Formats: sequence, C-alpha cells, structure tokens
Amino acid sequence: MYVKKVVALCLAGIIVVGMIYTHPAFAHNFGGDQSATFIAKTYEIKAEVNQVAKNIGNADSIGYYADALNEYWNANDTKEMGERNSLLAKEIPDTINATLEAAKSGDSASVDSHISDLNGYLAEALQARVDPDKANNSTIQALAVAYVSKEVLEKYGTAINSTVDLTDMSNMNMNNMKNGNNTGGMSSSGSMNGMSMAPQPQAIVDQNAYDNSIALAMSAQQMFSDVASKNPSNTYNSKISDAFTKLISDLNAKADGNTIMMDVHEGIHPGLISGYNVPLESSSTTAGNPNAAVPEFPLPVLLTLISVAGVITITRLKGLR
Ligand SMILES: [Cu+2]
Repeated sequence: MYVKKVVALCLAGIIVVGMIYTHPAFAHNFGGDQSATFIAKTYEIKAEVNQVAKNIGNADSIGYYADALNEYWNANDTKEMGERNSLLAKEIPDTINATLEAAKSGDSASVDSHISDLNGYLAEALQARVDPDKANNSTIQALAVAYVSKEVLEKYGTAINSTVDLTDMSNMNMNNMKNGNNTGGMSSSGSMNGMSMAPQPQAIVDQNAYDNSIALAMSAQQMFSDVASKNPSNTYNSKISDAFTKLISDLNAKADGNTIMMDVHEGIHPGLISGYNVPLESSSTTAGNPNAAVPEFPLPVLLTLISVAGVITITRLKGLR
C-alpha cells in the first residue's frame, strides 16, 4: 500500500516536471545580443530597399518603406556607427535616402546603383560593428534569424490587422492548431459538423505590410540556409528549413494569424533553440541559465506518456482487488 503511494507520487511528480519542462520550450523570448541585432539589421535594410526597388514610382509603398527603413536605421544607429566609422555613419543613411528619392522619381537605374552602394556600406558596417568571431558564430547567426522572424510576425500582424500581438506566443491557440482561427482578426472557417473545409484566406488590410512580411520571411529563410550550409551536420536543419517553407507558403496563402504564429513559434524557433543553442531571455523560466538550451518536446512528452501509462496500470490493478 505504502509502496504504491510512493510510486503514484513519483509518477505524478514526473508528469508535473514533464509539463513544466514542456512549457518553457513553448514560452520563449530570445535574449538580446548586439552582434545578432546588427546582423539582423543589415538583412532587414537589404530586404526593405529591395522592396523599394520593386515599387518604383508608387508613392504610397515608398512612404511605407521609408518608415520601415527609418526604424531599421535610426538616429541611434547613426550615432553608434559614428563612434566606429564616421564615413559609414553618413553614407548609410544618405544612401538609404537617395534610394528612396530615386524610387520616388521613377529612376530605377539610380535605385539599383544606390542599393549596390548600400550593400557595400552595410558589409563594411558589419565588420566595423561585429567582431569576426561573433559574426562567424552559428549561434549568433541563428539568433539573428530569430530576430528577423519576429519582424515577419509584426508585419503580418499589421497586414491582417490582428487583434493580438503575433510575436507574443502566449496569444497562440495551440488546441486549435489544425484549423486555427480566433486570432488575427477576420475569421477563417475551420471545420463544421465534422466536415473539414479549406480555411478562408485572411483579408489583407495593409498590402505593403503584407508584401513586407513575405520579403522578410524570404530574407530570414536565406539567412538560415546560409547558416545551415555552414553547419551541414546539424540535425535540426531540415526541420527548420521545412518550417520556413511552410511559413512562406502559409504567408502566400494569407493564413490566419494563429497558423503563422505556430509556424514561427512552434516550427522555426524551437529548432533554432535546440539546434543552435540560441539564448533565451534570462527572465524566462529557464532555471536561471539564460544560455540553457531548452529541450524540445520528445523527452518530456515521453516521460509524461510513460507516467500516464503507469498511473493507468496502477489504477487498474487497484480496481481488480
Ligand atoms: Cu517563438
């Protein structure tokens, strides 16, 4: 009798531990890192100016990308760059502005030439701002991918006028993963009367933000494929790259906000955390170690399954008496 109680308590304990362990793998906020932030910034700026080049003569779109670029390269970026390289601190914002002006006036040859100059300045800026050992570190590179993926969620949230913040995974509805709606504004019908229906595409209320979300997702995908090609033996590569493929396909299909959140927070992020030790914010529940890689689901889920089976067995045995 006593032994059974102990066994039952142990099993219950394992279940609880399994749940606690499983949880932080979901609830992740990435730690801050200046090098990764700067790497992400260079890709974001490149993605935005390439979008400008696709919208030459379109004042509305150019205005949108001017605002976006103003966020990715602001006065503080100029100031910090000025501490390292005063020429770049001037050339980068000047060239961004020149690109926008040329796009407004419909001069596509000039836009291309400014973008080509800007790419060179950004490459130099990367060298000025990021130590080579950090620039070549796969964890830092993967963290930069995570940062850009966060921008994708932000832009897509704007595109569909989502009522919830897609970057905040606590807004994710995981019980509704197959036909999820509820989040992200306009509803999409899932299943009804047991019959499965194709989800309706979301209404896009901000076309520029929508186009931008796809451009940034493709940029993040390219960043990741570069990281993966330098780390060919990493077993998480295919999982992460499949997740990117799914994300981009779902973005193109104008999927609901919850689906897009699942693609990023459940597909891409856990892979980056487990496969590349991407650091989490120290305030998140990772037992005080911000650099601890949170294990993915298989182990805790397995423990929980074994425990549940154990509890059922014990209950059955009791019932037989
Ligand atoms: Cu996430």
